[in-house]
Amino acid sequence: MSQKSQPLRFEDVLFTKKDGVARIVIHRPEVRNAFRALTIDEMLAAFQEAWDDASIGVVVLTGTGDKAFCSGGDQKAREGTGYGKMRGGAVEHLHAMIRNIPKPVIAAVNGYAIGGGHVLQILCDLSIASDRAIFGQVGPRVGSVDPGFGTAYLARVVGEKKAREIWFLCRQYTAQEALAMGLVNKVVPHDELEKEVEAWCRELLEKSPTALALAKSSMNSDSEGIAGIGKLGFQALHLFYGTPEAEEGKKAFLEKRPVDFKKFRKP
Ligand code: S0N
Repeated sequence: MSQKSQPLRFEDVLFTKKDGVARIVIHRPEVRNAFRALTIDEMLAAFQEAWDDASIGVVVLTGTGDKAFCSGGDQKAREGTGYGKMRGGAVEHLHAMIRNIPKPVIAAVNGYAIGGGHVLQILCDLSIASDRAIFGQVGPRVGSVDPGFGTAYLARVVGEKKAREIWFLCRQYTAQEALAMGLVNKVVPHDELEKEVEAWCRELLEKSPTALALAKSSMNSDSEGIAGIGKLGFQALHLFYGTPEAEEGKKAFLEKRPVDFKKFRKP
């Protein structure tokens, strides 16, 4: 593979490699870069390619346009106990891929990072945000939850109280608020995001690749137990998706109406 930019065009993802950096761009701006089964498969393939190519030292994950990084699972594709054609465990595999690829992964958060999209940025090794980026979880509002890294690892990043606030209240946070709670490494003016990310990539590319890989593995090993908790939790989540309570969350979003969970409160 040469050092020149090589656009490997999937349908939902744009993938380029240039001067040691692989860029994986979620490309569904019409749905705020929400992911469906195909998106996850293509992201997995792109990360694998970045893993296998020894000339690549850093991976950048971002979204197309200036509105969103990623708004999580595509609610139009959510049906029954899952996301339509999504292969079992596909999202968990993507989470594992971001953690296990032995190269730093930088989230360039260019807009909304919401729900499962926010979990992706949590899992990236480093996050650089546009000053227009907005962060948040929506699970309890749309009948969903990330029972693995999105909850338990988030608590390690921002602390237990803040993680519970983020998940229980489903509020949205500005980039500056995200910086203050340690959710991102740096906030820059929107138009400078690309340049800043490029500078961080150059700095990383000067470092020993093996030392970086070992440092990443070492830090991951402390939180790896969360993967097992996640596996158990996702089995429960997929049963939950088949219930009227979870359906109400999805339907309310798609019908653009307030959600009504009152009838699901146990007396
Ligand atoms: C992102 C938000 C806040 C942006 O608001 P804004 O700018 O006002 O735009 P909208 O008008 O709301 O949206 C513009 C168009 O985009 C569509 N759209 C936006 N987000 C989605 C989405 N996630 N799915 C489908 N469509 C989306 C809108 O419908 C609109 O289209 P039109 O114009 O045609 O009406 C705001 O959009 C927002 O809140 N979005 C929804 C956020 C959300 O609910 N995300 C899903 C949360 N759940 C997950 O992510 C599940 C995670 C998951 O899949 C998973 C994770 C780990 C392990 C396993 C799983 C698993 O379940 O398998």
